[in-house]
Amino acid sequence: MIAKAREWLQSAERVAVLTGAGISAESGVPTFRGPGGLWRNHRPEDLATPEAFARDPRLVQEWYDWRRGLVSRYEPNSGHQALARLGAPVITQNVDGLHQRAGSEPVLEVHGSIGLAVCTGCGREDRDPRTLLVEPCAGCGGKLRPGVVWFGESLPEEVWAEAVRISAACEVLLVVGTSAVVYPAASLARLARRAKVIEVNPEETPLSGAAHVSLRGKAGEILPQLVEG
Ligand code: BV8
Ligand code: ZN
Repeated sequence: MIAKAREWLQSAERVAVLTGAGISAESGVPTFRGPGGLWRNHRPEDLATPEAFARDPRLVQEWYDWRRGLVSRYEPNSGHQALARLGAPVITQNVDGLHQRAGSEPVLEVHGSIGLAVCTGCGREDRDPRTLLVEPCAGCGGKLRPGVVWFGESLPEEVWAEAVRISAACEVLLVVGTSAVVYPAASLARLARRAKVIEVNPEETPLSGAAHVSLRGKAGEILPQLVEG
C-alpha cells in the first residue's frame, strides 16, 4: 500500500495536500475531536463562533490568547517536514502556522491563522505574537479577534477559490489528519475528480471509503516513508 502510494506521488506531475489537526497532533497541538479534543474545558464549536464572541468577547479572547501562547511553543514535526520536502501546495484547515515554519510553500490557510489579530473596529491586522486579544486595539481602542474562520463564517474567498482550483487540477491528493466532517473544506477531496486520493489517518473517516489508498497510521511516521529524501 505504502509502495503504491509512494509510486503515485513520485510519478505525478501535479500533487496537492489537504491537512487537518491530526498532522499537528505529534507536535503536541490538541486535535478538535480527538480524545484530547477539549480545549481547556471548552469545545471549539462553542467558542469558535461569532455568537460566542458577541455574547462574551473576553472569554473568547482569553481562550484564543491561551491557544496563541500554546502554538508559539510548538515545533513542526516530521510529518510537516516531509510535506515541505515533497514541495506540493498544502491546503490546510489548521491555523497553527506549522506548515509555513516547516518550509511548505504555498500554504493555503482556508480557516485563517491564529497568529493574526484583527481589530473589529478599524480592521487593523497585526501578526505580532505578543499582541494580546484581550487588550484594546492600539489604533482605535476597538475589540480584537483572531484572524480565524469561525463556524458560520465564510472562508476567505481568494484562498478558497485557489484551494478549489488546485484540488480540481491535481492528479494525486494526499489527505492527512482530518476527520473530514467540517465543510466546505471536506468537500475538496470530492472536487479532486481526476485525482488518486491517498488518506493518512490512524482512524477511519467518512473519506476513507472514497480514498484509493487509506493508510492507517500517524502522519509523523507515514509521511517520511511516502516522501523520498
Ligand atoms: C460555513 C478555525 C457558511 C477556528 C475551524 C451541518 C452539516 C454540515 C455542515 C454544517 C452543519 N452545520 C453547520 C455546518 C457548517 C460548518 C460545519 O461544517 N460544521 C461541522 C462541525 C458539521 N462549517 C462552517 O461553519 C464553515 N463556514 O459553512 O459558512 C457560509 C457560507 C457562505 C457565506 C456565509 C457563511 C466554517 C468552518 C470553519 C470553522 N473553523 N477552525 C479555530 O481553530 O478556533 S474548524 C476546526 O475543525 C479546525 O479548523 C479544523 O479545520 C476543523 C476540522 O477538524 P480537523 O482538522 O479534521 O480535526 P479533527 O480534530 O476533527 O480531526 C483530527 C483527525 O486527525 C482525526 O481524524 C484523527 O483520527 C486524526 N489524527 C489524530 N492524530 C493523528 C491523526 N492523523 C494523522 N496523524 C496523527 N498523529
Ligand atoms: Zn482598531
